[in-house]
Amino acid sequence: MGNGEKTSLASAIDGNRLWRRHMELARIGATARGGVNRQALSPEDGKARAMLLGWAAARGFVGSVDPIGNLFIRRPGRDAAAAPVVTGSHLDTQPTGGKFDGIYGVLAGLEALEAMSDLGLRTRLPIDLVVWTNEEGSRFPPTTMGSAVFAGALPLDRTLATRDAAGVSVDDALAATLAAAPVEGRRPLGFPIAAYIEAHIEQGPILEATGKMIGAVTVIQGLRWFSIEILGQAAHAGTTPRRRRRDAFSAAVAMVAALERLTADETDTVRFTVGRVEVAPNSPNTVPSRAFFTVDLRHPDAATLARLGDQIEAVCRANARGCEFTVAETIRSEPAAFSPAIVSAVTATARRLGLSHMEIVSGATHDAKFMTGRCPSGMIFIPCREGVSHSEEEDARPEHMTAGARVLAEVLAELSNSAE
Ligand code: HGY
Ligand code: MN
Ligand code: MN
Repeated sequence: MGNGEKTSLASAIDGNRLWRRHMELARIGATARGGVNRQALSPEDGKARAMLLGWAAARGFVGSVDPIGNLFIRRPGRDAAAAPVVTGSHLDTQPTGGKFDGIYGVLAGLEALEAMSDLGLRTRLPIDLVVWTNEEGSRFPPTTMGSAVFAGALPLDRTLATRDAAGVSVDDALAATLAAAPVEGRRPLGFPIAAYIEAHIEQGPILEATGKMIGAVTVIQGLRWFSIEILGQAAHAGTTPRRRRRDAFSAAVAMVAALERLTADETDTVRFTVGRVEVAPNSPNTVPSRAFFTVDLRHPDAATLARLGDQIEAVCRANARGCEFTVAETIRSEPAAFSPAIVSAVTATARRLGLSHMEIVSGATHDAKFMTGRCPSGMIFIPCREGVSHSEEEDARPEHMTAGARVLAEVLAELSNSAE
């Protein structure tokens, strides 16, 4: 196994290299308050992909993309024609995002591949490091766009035609991104994968609160996204009596209040968020003619997610206040259970490395959910400070990041050397 001083793959993980690369990537899209704004398929996203490809090229790892721009960076195995083991996450961030959400899974994956090369390890199966396109779904809804198209959960053509608030299409933004970070190889959507493992910060408080360093993720809770558009009638704020108004924003407020009541839950398990609101013409003395808002609904139980989501249209209808409206569901993913074999591999590896660990359910959604139906798949969590994420205050500790990369490297080696 390669040079003498490092006898195990875990000990070949270079925590300083891992941390340094996070700080270098964080400069691309850095915000004044210490966060990162690197939205999907933006010039910053292209620069981050180019930086990653530069690090990979130095190791002889070659990149390919699929039709939605998912980036796959290959570390060859002895069996070149075999389906690869895949690890990775995303490089795009929220508008006021942090340095670690997604990025940790990509850089921990790269670090694991570098450690294998440092030791001269030849795995039986090839390993692909993946950067999923547009996991956040902020600039171009919905979330987990790239992995959804890869898995056939979203149609490619309609997705490429999706436009951002400025009218730029995914197709055009993707072309600019690929020009900024060119790769030779092409991959088809949905190619066979032998196994999938993704490292990520928890984005919640459980690991830190229980003093555990490693989370073996068992389930990702279910998620449904809706877009609600309401069309009323513009009118003069001073002369139009309420009884003659078709006030789109007043209807939106009533709808959201009613949806809050629908999703109220004393166990505080339901996650209901209205994160985007638009009003037009957005003038103080004109009754709004158009309103728009999004709903992000999540729950670990499929039946509850179905029951609540299926009532949204009726609740909007009951509060439309004379306006026209449409409710569109933009993505739906059922609660996704990971493979018990992968969960056990994560816990056994953490135990072997002497790392505190626990099984955990993911409140955040991840691209990994679309792998569960395709191959043995799982996730490794590490703590983040106070569970804060989707925030410029997002923070993680170098020792946790190194520990998670050690577990990832060992699990990757196990999966890529597994017998036929
Ligand atoms: O929304 C999510 O759960 C993910 O962090 N983008
Ligand atoms: Mn993420
Ligand atoms: Mn996120």
